[in-house]
This record gives sequence, C-alpha cells and structure tokens, in this order.
Amino acid sequence: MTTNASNPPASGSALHIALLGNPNCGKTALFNLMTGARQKVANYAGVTVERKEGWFTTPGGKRVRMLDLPGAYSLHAQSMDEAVTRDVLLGQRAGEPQPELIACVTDATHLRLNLRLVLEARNLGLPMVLVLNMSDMARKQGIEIDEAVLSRELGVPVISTVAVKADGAAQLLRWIDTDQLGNALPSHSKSFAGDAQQRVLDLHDEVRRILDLAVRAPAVQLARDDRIDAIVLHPVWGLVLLAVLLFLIFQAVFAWAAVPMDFIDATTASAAAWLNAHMADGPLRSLLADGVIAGRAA
Ligand SMILES: Nc1nc2c(ncn2[C@@H]2O[C@H](COP(=O)(O)OP(=O)(O)OP(=O)(O)O)[C@@H](O)[C@H]2O)c(=O)[nH]1
Ligand SMILES: [Mg+2]
Repeated sequence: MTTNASNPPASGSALHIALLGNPNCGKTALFNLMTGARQKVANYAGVTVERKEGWFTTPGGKRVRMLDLPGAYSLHAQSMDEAVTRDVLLGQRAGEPQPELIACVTDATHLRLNLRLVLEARNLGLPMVLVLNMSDMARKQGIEIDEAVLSRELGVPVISTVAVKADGAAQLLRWIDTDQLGNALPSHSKSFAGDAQQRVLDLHDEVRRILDLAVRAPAVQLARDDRIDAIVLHPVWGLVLLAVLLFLIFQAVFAWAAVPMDFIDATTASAAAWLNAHMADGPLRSLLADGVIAGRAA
C-alpha cells in the first residue's frame, strides 16, 4: 500500500532520521504525528517486514526524511524485524542510505527495559538523540526523570515527547531546527562484549546505575521491578522460567488445542448430519453440508 501527499525530497537534500526503539514505545505514533499524510509504506526488499518512510518540513524550514524502523529489543538480532533494523542502522541494507541521526525512542514509563537498546545504539557512533516518549504517562505515574543527568550519563541529548498530543513533538522539532548534528555525537560510550548472558547482565548493571542517578520513581514500582529482575535475570531461575514458558507454549499448541479442535469437529459433524436428515438430497444440501460446513471446519 502506498499513501502519498507529495513526493519525498531527494535523498541528500533532507536530514535523514531513523526512529529506533522497543516495540510499543510509540515510534509509529510519533512518526504519524510528525509526517502526517506524507508517507510511503511498502515492504523491505525480499522480506515481509514493513518499511515506513515519511517526510516533513520543520517550522524552521528544515527538510526531513523519517524512517519508522521495525521495533527491536536489541541490535543483536533475534528476529527478522530486528535484523532489518540493525542492517539499516549499520548502512548494510542495499538501497537504504545510512541514517544521519538516530532518534532513539523510549517509553518513559519503562526506561529500565528500554535503555538497554539505547546503550547498544550509542555504540554505533552515529549522532543520536534520546526521545523520552509517553512522558505524559510517566508524569501521571509519579516518575520523575532528570533529563540533564540522563543526558550527561548517556552522552547524548535528551528530549521529551507525547506522541498522542497535537504539539507533542514540539521539543523534538525545535531541537532539529536549532541544533547541530555534531552535538548529538555520543560524547562517551561503553562496550558490552562477552557472551550473551554476560552482555545482558552488564547492560542491566549500567542501566541500573544510570537510573539510580537520573530517575525517581514511586517506591512500589522500583520494588516490583527489582523483584521481577531478580527472577528473570537469575542465572538458574531465569533459565528455569524460560524452560517452563517454552513447555507451556508447546503444551498449548500440541495438547490444549485438541480440546477446541475436537469441539469444532463434533459441532460441524452434527450440523452436517442434521442437514442430511432434514433436507432433500440435491446440490443445495451438498453445497451446505460438504462445502459451507465442512469448509468452516477445515
Ligand atoms: N499516553 C500516551 N500514549 C502513547 C504515546 N505514544 C504512543 N502511545 C500509544 O502507545 C501505543 C503504541 O504506540 P505505537 O506507535 O504503535 O508503538 P510502536 O513503537 O510503533 O510499536 P511497534 O510498531 O510494535 O514497534 C499506541 O496505543 C499509542 O497510541 C504517548 O506519548 N502517550
Ligand atoms: Mg510501529
């Protein structure tokens, strides 16, 4: 599908921004808010992953091309969506220019989860701004984020947005108008090497350190997050939990699904039998019993 309100500006004549972020943090809402109807939606070549590009001119007259990247939890890709996102950011996807600025969008009410991707993205060495989206929800929940401290600790500019409010991207637009890309080059970074488990633990420690300095959340939420982290990140209990979840998924697909399947089989068989008993033989009965009912059951 293609929506088109005018033609996109030629590559090179506009600032090329990519929206990166965890699934559900509000990237598409922000993308829609900023680009309006000036969008082109297609698939990335050779994969069934949606590619959304849009364009707009800022109040200060800067032309922008914006890419709404598929949601990702990590740049160490586990899914096709994450692989596309990683490749675009690295400039390794054919026909796709490397973005000039990453707008790393986070759900401000779930920074503990969202900052892991931010820390990974910072290591790419591209200009980057951290977007604290859902800042309305964070305020309502009593979460106080010190943007200056967060910016100092991450080494990138920090901007708040509310993607579901008409002027919710005003701060981001102002930043694009007034700031230089050079100011968004991460002033420092930290690499997270080692095996997957060590990397997750190191990321978790760094996120915790930064949040301790920059965020004050109601004690109840912190205690709850700590309890969850203590279990899912535990070297033994985390693996046990994963095994239990995989077992439950397996059971749901292969055992529990038999109950509704048997029910559907029995219902359709009795409906077909009822039709056979109550309708005169002929093409209509065959159509209903062998076509419509049997077809619904298949
Ligand atoms: N209150 C509030 N809701 C928001 C905000 N931004 C997004 N939402 C809502 O959050 C939900 C998820 O937003 P999306 O834009 O679909 O999230 P996404 O990051 O594109 O998700 P994926 O495409 O799955 O990666 C939607 O219901 C939005 O309306 C915000 O700033 N404040
Ligand atoms: Mg989206």
